[in-house]
Amino acid sequence: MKIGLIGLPNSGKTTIFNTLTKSKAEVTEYASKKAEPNIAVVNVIDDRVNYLSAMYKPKKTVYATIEFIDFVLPAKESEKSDIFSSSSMAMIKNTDALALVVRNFQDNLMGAPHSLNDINQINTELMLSDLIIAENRLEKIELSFKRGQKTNELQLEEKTIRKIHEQLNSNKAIRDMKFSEYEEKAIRGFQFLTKKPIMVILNSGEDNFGKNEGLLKEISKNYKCIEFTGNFEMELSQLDDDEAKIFMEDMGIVESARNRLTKFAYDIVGYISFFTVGPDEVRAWNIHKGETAVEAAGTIHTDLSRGFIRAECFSYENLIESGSEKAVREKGLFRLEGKDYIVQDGDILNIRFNI
Ligand SMILES: Nc1nc2c(ncn2[C@@H]2O[C@H](COP(=O)(O)OP(=O)(O)O)[C@@H](O)[C@H]2O)c(=O)[nH]1
Ligand SMILES: [Mg+2]
Repeated sequence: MKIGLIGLPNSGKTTIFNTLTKSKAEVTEYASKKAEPNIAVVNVIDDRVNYLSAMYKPKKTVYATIEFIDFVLPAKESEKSDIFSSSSMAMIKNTDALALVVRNFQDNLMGAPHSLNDINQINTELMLSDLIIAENRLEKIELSFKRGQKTNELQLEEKTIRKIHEQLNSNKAIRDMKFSEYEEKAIRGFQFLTKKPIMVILNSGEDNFGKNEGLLKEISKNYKCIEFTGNFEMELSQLDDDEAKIFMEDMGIVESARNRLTKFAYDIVGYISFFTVGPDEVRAWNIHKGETAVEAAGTIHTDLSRGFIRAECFSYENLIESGSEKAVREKGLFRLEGKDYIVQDGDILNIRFNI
């Protein structure tokens, strides 16, 4: 899963990137020297994987991962207060979700926070970017029509993009629209930004963290929202766990920023985890809620979905309750599932296939 941190300059994106990834990318000054984004991949620490690993003692344990991308603006562009450079844009389009970092602390340069305005400003930029794409595409399709290229496919695409255009013009995000399977396919390539799942990270100061109920409620009307206190949590992330815990309790932080964000991201993207187990490898995989056994097979390897026969399946919970895979079988909790079986969070799968 790829998550792009976006936001206005000095909202604390790099600070939060460092917190989440235990990195030490330079804050603020960085932007003037370098235009490439900071990128880091972190393991999703899932207790279930730890437990499975202890049980199967595999040669290798592989966690699911999240890639965080912190977009850095070149100095020139940040002066214009554009939020995206053209080089960043291609990468932003490739993310599974956007995390919008919003300043909620007093800043020497920028003064008092105005979080709601900032959110609106970014939202406008995202919409504009989508609007431009939609308009350009409509013009091109119009041209094709004039040249007599009026295929069914192109007509469907035109209809879909026109709907999107209307939505954006009435100031609404594409993610709130419903599309048929065919429409989805027609527009997939455009990677519209307001179609991506988005979360707001309210980045509060040490002094006001945990005291923003009203503001959070207001933001929650339109966005899923989570509160961090970037500077403080960045310092915590550099400590060892026991030490960090004492400071966290003081501040009223229940869990590390990374864990809080991970749970939140799974929820927003609609991801669940399934596992594969064995003496060679215990591994966590992610798919979207509602996806089938054959789609799960395809995330492991395309061969597995092509040659799919059956999925051997039992649940992590049944395994824990029963104590061993053998006991799961004896209780009749070991199942054979077909292609269309909807995979559940915590399923342990073994794909039988033949190619
Ligand atoms: N007081 C306070 N300052 C913060 C917090 N998070 C970031 N900052 C400061 O805001 C400035 C900009 O942070 P940075 O992470 O570089 O923002 P970016 O431009 O969005 O990447 C730095 O001086 C940070 O120390 C926070 O939670 N509290
Ligand atoms: Mg930065």
